[in-house]
Amino acid sequence: MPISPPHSNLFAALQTGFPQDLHSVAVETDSGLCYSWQDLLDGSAMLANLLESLGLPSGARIAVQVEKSVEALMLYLATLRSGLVYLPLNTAYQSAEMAYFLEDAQPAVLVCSGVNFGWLSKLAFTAGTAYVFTLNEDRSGSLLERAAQFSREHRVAESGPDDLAAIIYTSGTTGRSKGAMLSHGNLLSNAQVLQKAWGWRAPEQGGDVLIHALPIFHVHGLFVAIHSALLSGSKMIWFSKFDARLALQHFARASVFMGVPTLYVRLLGESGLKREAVRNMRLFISGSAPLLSQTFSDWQARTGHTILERYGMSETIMLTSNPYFVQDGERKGGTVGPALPGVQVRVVGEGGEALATGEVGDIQVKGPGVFQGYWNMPEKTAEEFTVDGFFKTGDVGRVDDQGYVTIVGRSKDLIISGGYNVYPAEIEGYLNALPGVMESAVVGVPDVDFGEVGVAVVIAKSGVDLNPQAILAALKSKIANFKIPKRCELVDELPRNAMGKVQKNLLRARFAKA
Ligand code: MCA
Ligand code: AMP
Repeated sequence: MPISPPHSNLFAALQTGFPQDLHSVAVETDSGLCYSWQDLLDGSAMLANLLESLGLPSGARIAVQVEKSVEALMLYLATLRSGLVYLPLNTAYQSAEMAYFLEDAQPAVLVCSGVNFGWLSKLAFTAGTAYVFTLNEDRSGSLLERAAQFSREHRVAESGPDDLAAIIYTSGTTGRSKGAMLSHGNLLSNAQVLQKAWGWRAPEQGGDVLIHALPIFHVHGLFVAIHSALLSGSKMIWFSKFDARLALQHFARASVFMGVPTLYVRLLGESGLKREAVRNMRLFISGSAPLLSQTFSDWQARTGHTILERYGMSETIMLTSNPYFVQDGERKGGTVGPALPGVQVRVVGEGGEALATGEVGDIQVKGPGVFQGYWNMPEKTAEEFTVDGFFKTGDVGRVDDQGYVTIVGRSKDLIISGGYNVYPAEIEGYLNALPGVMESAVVGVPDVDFGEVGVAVVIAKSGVDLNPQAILAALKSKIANFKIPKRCELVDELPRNAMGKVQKNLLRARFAKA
């Protein structure tokens, strides 16, 4: 869908959805604070003026590793309205990971939590970052102190549809994270498609209320959830961290919920989850990881609602979605629905040949949400596209005769744990570097809560007596907590095929139930 000025800037376009009454509540937090739409405009304007006062070159990156807060949302909006590039980073990342992102992305500004200022500012200044600000959950820190001196008047930058709005790092099968570059046009076209597809109600139609319980440093919580709410002028009830009991208490006042499957599993564990508790809800959306058909049917039985499952990637934003409106078809459990308007999905065989309906192969996609490439990795980018411009998702699936996509696996060696992606190659790199470790393989095994969790399978160097718990503890200081395998198993050898490749399917089968 072509997007023409003056709304090529994503912020300007989102703002067109704000309600007429700018003093109504835009965000209500779990700590009882209420922010109006005017507050979002004022706060983001002041922060944008601060960013612009730094005299940064166009395309400068604003790296952000802070706890979830409405001020962090304002900072995201400020970056958009200044035409700068937002680079959100998971709060779980540790020093080795942060050093890599800062070196690779070369951000001009880093905003971090006060408690991390010491070590992070050192890393940032070494990487060439010029400014480091702090922003804490309680709204203290140098960022807001500085922004308070700036005006609430701000002119939104003129951005073209192809101008970069954000870089989202995704781990890679080689162990090196890649920054997916997303433009204003990528993000806006997807937001507009989802607004229609999921029937977001404008304020004058009664409006929607979204329970926002996801982190805001990944695509699901930052783009899918926030853009939908802002573009439709919908209020958000905002949880700094997901808590099933608390979320359940708020369903009576809300209409839309988005979650990764783990959130649905945890909600099903609440005895209070009954039809009465969700009587005002109109839509439950799931994505980021496979939703078990058991969860899908348990949810139907307990609440009378059919979860709408959709599929996307950091590199593409949302690609497919089960229908919201009855006239568009049924929501089929186990599928991620048909391609969204403007998106082409095809399934190909090993030689790249298109496969017939129902046949299983590699999923390739094309569409307005597909990214501009990996930051500083033109060759890697080229490898991931076919000659006719389709992006290779690394997911394996099939399409039925009604166009519904089912994901049956992945050709990429990836574990999705509680909605977070963990690349075994990265973890194996850290394991192999530990003293006494000769070799390792990390595999995903089923888990009731997280869907899938990692198991580290390790071979010790000759004569070394390794302790599995000590191995996991050694990883803890190095990498994000969610990447740490939940178990470590010592073995004498790894099963290999004739080509010498580790047969991870055999390891998965062996350690699935231990
Ligand atoms: C926390 N831990 C985890 C995870 N989260 N381990 C594996 N996988 C995880 N996802 C660790 C903790 O650090 C802790 O370790 C231990 O597991 C138990 O943590 P717990 O208290 O149960 O976790 P929590 O803090 O309640 O978090 C669970 C969570 C969270 C709420 C499910 O992981 C979460 O918010 N996930 C959503 C991720 C998401 O937004 N993904 C979207 C990506 P220890 O005991 O050692 O301290 S965007 C995307 O995928 C695409 C584009 C898409 O389609 O949306
Ligand atoms: P990310 O790198 O965080 O953008 O994760 C993208 C990956 O998440 C996709 O390539 C899929 O493997 C997976 N994914 C997202 N949504 C779903 C879903 N509904 N079902 C299964 N896998 C999904």
